[in-house]
Order: sequence, then structure tokens, then C-alpha cells
Amino acid sequence: DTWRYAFEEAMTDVQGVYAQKFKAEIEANSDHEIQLFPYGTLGEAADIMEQTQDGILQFVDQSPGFTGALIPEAQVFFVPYLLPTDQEHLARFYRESKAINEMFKPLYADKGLELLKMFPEGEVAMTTKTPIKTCSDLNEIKFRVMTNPLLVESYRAFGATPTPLPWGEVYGGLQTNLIQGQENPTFFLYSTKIYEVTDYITYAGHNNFTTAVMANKDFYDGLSAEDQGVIQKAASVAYEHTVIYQKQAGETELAKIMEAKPEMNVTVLTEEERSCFKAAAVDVENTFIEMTGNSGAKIIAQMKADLAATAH
Ligand code: 6CS
Repeated sequence: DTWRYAFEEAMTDVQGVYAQKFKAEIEANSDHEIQLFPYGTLGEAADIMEQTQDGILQFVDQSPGFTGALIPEAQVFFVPYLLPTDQEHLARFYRESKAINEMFKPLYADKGLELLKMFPEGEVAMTTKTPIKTCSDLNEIKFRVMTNPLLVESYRAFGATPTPLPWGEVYGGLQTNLIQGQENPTFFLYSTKIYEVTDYITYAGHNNFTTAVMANKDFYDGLSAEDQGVIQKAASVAYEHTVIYQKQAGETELAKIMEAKPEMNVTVLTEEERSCFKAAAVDVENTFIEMTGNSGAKIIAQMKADLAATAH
């Protein structure tokens, strides 16, 4: 069979690197083929999710930034400062976490999805047209966020005017001044040329970009145990390949931005400058618990335990 797999980024971005490795593994170990659909070929993140739930696609990579609108608990990834920025710690965490690998599965299953893997894409940076040193610098800024309520709450707590938009509207929105800021990992700022329409890159250490790969659940459940095994193994092999690739990309892509735009201003906020963002994080965590109740409370507690267990 030919299986169709769509993702939210270009073939050479982190999600594309994962998808290509997954495809190569499946094709080397079975008679099946994978057809890859990068960003832009089948629509926005919301469209490829719908197509997967409808069974038109067999696999999809959709980030919790969008899935949080469908599965409230997936918004946990937007509690600021919950995740570390250390990529090696993150690689261990997603690999071993009980919250990630056990607790999220039934929540995705309820939406007709078989969760295969979650993986990190790098520390998120804010890019803006004016300097950000503290939360008050975000006042008056219409800041684009992915479409989930907790991320909106997060930027409201930081002091900005959050503006949820699909990815396709971000470059143009910055160009026409509909929005004045957005956040994304460094590799994506480079590959999508977002640096052309913003002048300041600010690292507050508030988040790491998480993404998730899943299969249509009816499709997955209908497969032989052997095919399911091939898929699980491919998902793990692609994970190990991608965490190494993505750590290196996180380290080299800022230099490429500086080469393309030497006048770019890059700031890593000091502990003191981060204090208002950290204070806001407490409110955002409380909002998360209000939105998700006992189920969310259990997940965040388990995530904290898993993060501590993988910290070494
Ligand atoms: O900000 C976004 O919408 C996009 N960011 C990344 C890193 N991947 C896909 C997503 O659509």
C-alpha cells in the first residue's frame, strides 16, 4: 500500500527530517510506501489534521500548538518554563516520559488518532519589530500565536495582545503590520525567512517547540501486528535521528540569520529580565488547570516528575 503522511513544515525542516527518516525505515522494512506532503501541499495544520481524522491521510505531524484546540490537555506544552531548553535533557524526556508515552495516548485515541511520537524542535524565540527587554515592552504589540487558548492566555499574561493565526498568514501579517511579533524556534526563523520582516530576536527561555506524529487510529488498528511493529520501530528510529539533527540545527541556524541580515538584534534575556515572564507562568499554569481539571492536573504533575527523573 501507499500511505500518505503530511506535516507542517518544509521537507528540509525538522518535521521533514523526521518524516523522511520514517519513510525510509518503513520502505526498507516492509512492502509499503510512504508519500510525503510537506507544508503548503494540502493546506494548513488544521486541514491536514482534518484529513487524517477523515482517513484521507494515514499519518500527520501536527504540533500541540494547534492540537491544543482539539485536545485541551495538549496545551500543557504552553505553560511557560515547564520545559527546559537543554536539548539533551529534552531528548531523554520525550523518549522516556510516562506522561508523553502513556498518558497522552488515550486522549489522542478519543479523537481518532494513534499517537506515535512527540519530539522537540528547539527553543522558541520571540521575533519583533521593537526591542523586548521586559514584559511591558510587549504592550501594544499584536503578537501572533498558534491557535490554542492557553497560548493566547500566555501572551496575554506576558502583556501582549495575542493574535491566533495559521502559519500561512504570519509573514504577510508582519509585512503589513497586522501583527508586530511572533515566536518560533531558530531554525524556522531562518528557513521561513521570518528574519526579513522582524528586527529583534529575543530568547526568554520560556518554551521549547514540541511536535507530535500520529496515525489515523482506525487505519492503525486495522493493520497486522507486524505492520504496527514496523511503524513503531520507524517512529523510534526517526526520533533518534531527529533529536541529533535538531540539536545541531539549533546551534548553527542563528549564524545563518546573522549572515543573511547582519543588522539583526539578538538578545538573550538575563535572569532578572525573565522575572516578569516567570511570574506570568504561574498564572498560566493555574489557567491550564482550570481549563483541563483533574486530567490536566495529573498530566502536568507526571510531566514534572518525568522531567526531574530525566534531568541528570
Ligand atoms: O508557528 C507555526 O505555526 C509553525 N512553527 C513550526 C516550528 N512548525 C510548524 C508550525 O506550523
